[in-house]
Amino acid sequence: MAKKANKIDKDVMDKAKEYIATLRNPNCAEDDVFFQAMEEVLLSITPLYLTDSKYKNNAIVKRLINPDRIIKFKVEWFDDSGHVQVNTGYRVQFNNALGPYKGGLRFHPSVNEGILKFLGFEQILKNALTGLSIGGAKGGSDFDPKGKSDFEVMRFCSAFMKELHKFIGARVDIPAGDIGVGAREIGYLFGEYKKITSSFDGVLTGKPFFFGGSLMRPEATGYGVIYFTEKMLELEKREPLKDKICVVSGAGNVALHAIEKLYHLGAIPVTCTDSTGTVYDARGVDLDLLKDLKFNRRVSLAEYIKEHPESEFIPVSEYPKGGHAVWNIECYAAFPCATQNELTLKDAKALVKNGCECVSEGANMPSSTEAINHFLKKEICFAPAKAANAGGVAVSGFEMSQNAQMRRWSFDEVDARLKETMIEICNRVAYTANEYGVKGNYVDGANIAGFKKVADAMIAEGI
Ligand code: NDP
Ligand code: 2IT
Repeated sequence: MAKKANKIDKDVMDKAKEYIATLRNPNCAEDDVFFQAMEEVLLSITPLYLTDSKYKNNAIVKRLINPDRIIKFKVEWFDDSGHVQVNTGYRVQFNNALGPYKGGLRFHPSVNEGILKFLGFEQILKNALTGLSIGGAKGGSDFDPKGKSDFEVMRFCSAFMKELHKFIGARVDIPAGDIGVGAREIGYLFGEYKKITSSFDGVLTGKPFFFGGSLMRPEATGYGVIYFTEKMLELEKREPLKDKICVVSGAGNVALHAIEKLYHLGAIPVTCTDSTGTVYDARGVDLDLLKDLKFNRRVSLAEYIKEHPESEFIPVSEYPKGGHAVWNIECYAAFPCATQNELTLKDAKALVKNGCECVSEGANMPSSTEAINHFLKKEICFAPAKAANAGGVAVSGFEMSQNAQMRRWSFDEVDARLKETMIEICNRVAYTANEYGVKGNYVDGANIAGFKKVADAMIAEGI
């Protein structure tokens, strides 16, 4: 059993904070999100780091916060008018102590090295929590699939893979989806990889089912968040989600499947959001319509009220200053499932004031540091992203197993394994928090449990 970290003096902790602050790169604003993710983890693990000398002796912090490599490349492609377009592609291979590099690809105009470093860093510990043999990575491009034709997306994906294929492999690095990368993009990327290498490998996960994808991968992240939340509520002796009003942000893969599972459990999800605004439908959102708007027609949520004029659409321009409309709606539980830092301190205060008792993160790092601290101070049941949204990468791991065995598992089999994985993660995180004297703090529990696995592997594997 792991040794309990001793309580450390406040001035020692302050010194640690001072040291952590020196790790911020003041000349690079892009790195702010990376620092935000890193600072949270390093603060959580400080008591362990200072009481178990092996981590310091092996310089684990310095080694963990530096990616193994950052690959950056040019992507040239033709748009439909025959003009050449140029984007930047990246793959941050962060850490492979536990297994091959693994993590999604994000296509969004905001993508830069700092965002991918934060996502890759989070992915190391998230993947460790799944209990599978997978390391951490992330990649993507500043390419915006929005408004592009299928042919343009295809040409971009082919050009992107022409560079990326040199650095990935079924036992080396296995990318998957994230914002802007779904089954369509993975299909095109996989097709190009196969043409270049002639190899039908499980080199990407999230593939469509009929050529090697796992059943349930599209649903996995959203369903997993809700499985985790139900277990956390049970462990914390709070009421389950049945009949409870829930607010969800995002209207993509994660959000819509979280909404679907909330309905399965008898909860009432009343919102969703996209980059144009928030839909509020007090009777519960119309999931079939949302899937049609976002997965088939790929249009703005503003279209929702055309079919449901009794519902509300609040455009982004009308959001409260420094906050977001969705977090001002009364609810029992809130599920941020869109993007990083979409839930500010102002939003956190509004949620708590309106009686919200549970926040569970589907997106990666959607709550700001100040928002998280407010939730913890107010004893809100708070599930951090790296634990709550690990279901997506867990089912990606199952897809890798199925590809390696040339087998297909049934929907029910994958669902049962996903549920079991989320419950195990929740139990381990709660247990670790308790063991390290911070009962009920799932942020510290997840960071310590994930860190220990990775750090112990790094030490065992030597320099
Ligand atoms: P999608 O691309 O399917 O959906 C993203 C949604 O978030 C869209 O509704 C999009 O709006 C909205 N959104 C994205 N960026 C912004 C922004 N800057 N401002 C406002 N709205 C925004 O992505 P996913 O659902 O796959 O991913 C959502 C989150 O979940 C991300 O944080 C991702 O990293 C995380 N995640 C995803 C996993 C997966 O398996 N896919 C696994 C674990 C975490 P619009 O439609 O207008 O673009
Ligand atoms: O953030 C994430 O965990 C993902 N985007 C999924 C990664 C994966 O490899 O399935």
